[in-house]
Amino acid sequence: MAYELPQPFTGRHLIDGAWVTGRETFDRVSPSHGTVVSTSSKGGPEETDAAIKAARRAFDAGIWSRISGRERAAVLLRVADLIEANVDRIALQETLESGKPISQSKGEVAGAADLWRYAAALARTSQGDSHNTLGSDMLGVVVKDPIGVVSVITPWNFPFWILSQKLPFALAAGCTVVVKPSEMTPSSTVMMGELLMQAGLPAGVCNIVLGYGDPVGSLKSTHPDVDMVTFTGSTAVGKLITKAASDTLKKVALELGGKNPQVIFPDADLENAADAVTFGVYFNVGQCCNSSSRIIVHEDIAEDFVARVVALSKKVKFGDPLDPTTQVGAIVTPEHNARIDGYVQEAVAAGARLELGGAYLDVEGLGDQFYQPTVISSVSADMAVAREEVFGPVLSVLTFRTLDDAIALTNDSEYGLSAGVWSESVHTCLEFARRAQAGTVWTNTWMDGYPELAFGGMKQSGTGREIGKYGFEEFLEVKSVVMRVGRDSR
Ligand code: TXE
Repeated sequence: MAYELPQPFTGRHLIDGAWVTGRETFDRVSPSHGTVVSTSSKGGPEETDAAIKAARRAFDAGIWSRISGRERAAVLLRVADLIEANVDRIALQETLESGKPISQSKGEVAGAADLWRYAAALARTSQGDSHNTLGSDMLGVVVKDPIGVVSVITPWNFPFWILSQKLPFALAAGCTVVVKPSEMTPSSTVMMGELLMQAGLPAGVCNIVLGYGDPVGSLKSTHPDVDMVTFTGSTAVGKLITKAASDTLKKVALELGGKNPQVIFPDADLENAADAVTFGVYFNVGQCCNSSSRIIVHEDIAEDFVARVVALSKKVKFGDPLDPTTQVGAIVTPEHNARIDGYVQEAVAAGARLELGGAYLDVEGLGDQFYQPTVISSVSADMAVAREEVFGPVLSVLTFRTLDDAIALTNDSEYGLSAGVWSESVHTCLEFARRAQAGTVWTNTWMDGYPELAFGGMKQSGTGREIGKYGFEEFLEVKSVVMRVGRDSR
C-alpha cells in the first residue's frame, strides 16, 4: 500500500442532542485493509430506552411535528448542502468500513443530497382532501398527521444511501426518529448526526444508538413508545421485527432481499443488455438488494449472450477500494465470502457449468476477502444459487423458449423486488411489465432510481414503499375530521 490510512473514527450515540459515550465499545475491521477503522460506543437497553424516550418527548412537545412544512424543509435543505460539503470525508470512511470502491462511495454520498432535497419539497405538500357532500351542514376533512416516533434500522451495503431513503422522508412528515446503523458500518450515520446538529435540527428529533441487532434493534421493535419501524436488511430479520412489533401493533415497513431476473429476448439490443447485466451483477460486488443475480435468456441466443457477458466481466476492474479506478471492491466479512463460495461450489457439484471465476480473489497486498467475477450457466430453477440471495458477484444463467416461460421463471421466486426485460418490442416489454411480480420493472435499462418514484418489493421482498410520495406517505397517519358547520339539519 502506497498510502496511510486515517486514524480509526470514534463513534458515539446521539441522544437528545448530546453525544454520549457508552461503557463498552466495538471495533470495525476494514474488509479490504484488515485494520481497525472505527471504534464505536456499544449501545445496550439503557441507551436505547433513553433515545426512544427523547424521541417521544420531542414528538409530543411538537417542536418538530407541529412546526410548518416550510420550516422543516429549510432544515432538510441545509442538511443537503452540508452533505455535499462533506462528501470526501464521509465517502472515505464508508469505503474503509464497507470495502466498496471510493468512486462509488463518493457517488452514493453526493447522490444522497438529492434525496434530502426531494424530501424537503415533500415536507410542504402533505395534504388530504375535503368532502362537502355529507349534508348541507356537514363538512368532512381528511388530514395527514405524522405517525410519531420511528425506529430506523439500516444495513451495511449502502449505509448512507439507505439512511437517506428513510430519514429525510420521516423528518419531512414531522416524525421524530431513533436510528440504528449496522454494526459493520456505523460511522457515516454518526457523521450524518453531526450534520443534522449543524443544520439546526432540534435536540431529540433524531437520535442515534450504535450497536447490534440484539439488544438495540430488537428493543427498537418492541418498545411501546415507538409507533413505526422502517427496516432494510435480510428477510429473516424482517420477519423477526414483524413478530417483535406485533405485540404493540406498530406499523412495520420492510425493504428486504431480492432474486432479481433480467429477461433477454432475441430481438433485444444485446450489446446494451450485456452491459447492463454485467453492471447489475457486479455493482457493489453483488451485495445489493437489486443485484440482477439471475438472467433468463432466450435459448437461441444464450450461448452468444453468455460469451458477451463473460468478455465484459473480464474487463471489470476488481481490486483495492481506495484506488480511484477500481470498480469492484471487497466482500463485507470472511464469513460472507465463504457463504458466496458455498453457493457456487454447490451449484457446480449439482451439474451447473462454470463459465468464469468461481473462487476467492487475492488482491496484491490486501489478501483474499474478495471474490472473482463468476458466471454460471446450465443453472436449473431449483438450485439454491438460482433461488436464494447470494449477495456476491455471481451470475446464474437460465434459459427460456416462450414469453410465458420467461414470466413463469421470473415469478417462480419467494422474492419480488425488481425485474428487467430487454426487447425492441413494446408489446413484449409491456406484457412482461404487467405480469412480473416485482415492485420495480426496468425495461431496456437496469437499476436506474429516482427520488420521484416508489421503491420496495412484493412477496417476501418487503412491505411498504420508500422514497417518492408513496414513501413519504408511509410516515403519515390519515385522520378524518367531521365538522358540523351550520344549523341546517337536513
Ligand atoms: O443482515 P441483517 P446481515 C441480506 C443479504 C445478506 C444477509 C445477511 O442476503 O447476505 O441479508 O446480512 C439489524 N432486530 N441483506 O446479517 O442481520 C442489524 O444490526 C432488529 C439484504 O448483515 O438483516 C443491521 O442493522 N434489528 C439487504 C440490520 O438489522 C436487527 C441488506 C441488517 O442486518 C436484528 C443487508 C433484530 N433481531 C443484508 N438483528 C438489502 N435488502 O439490501 C439484526 N438487526
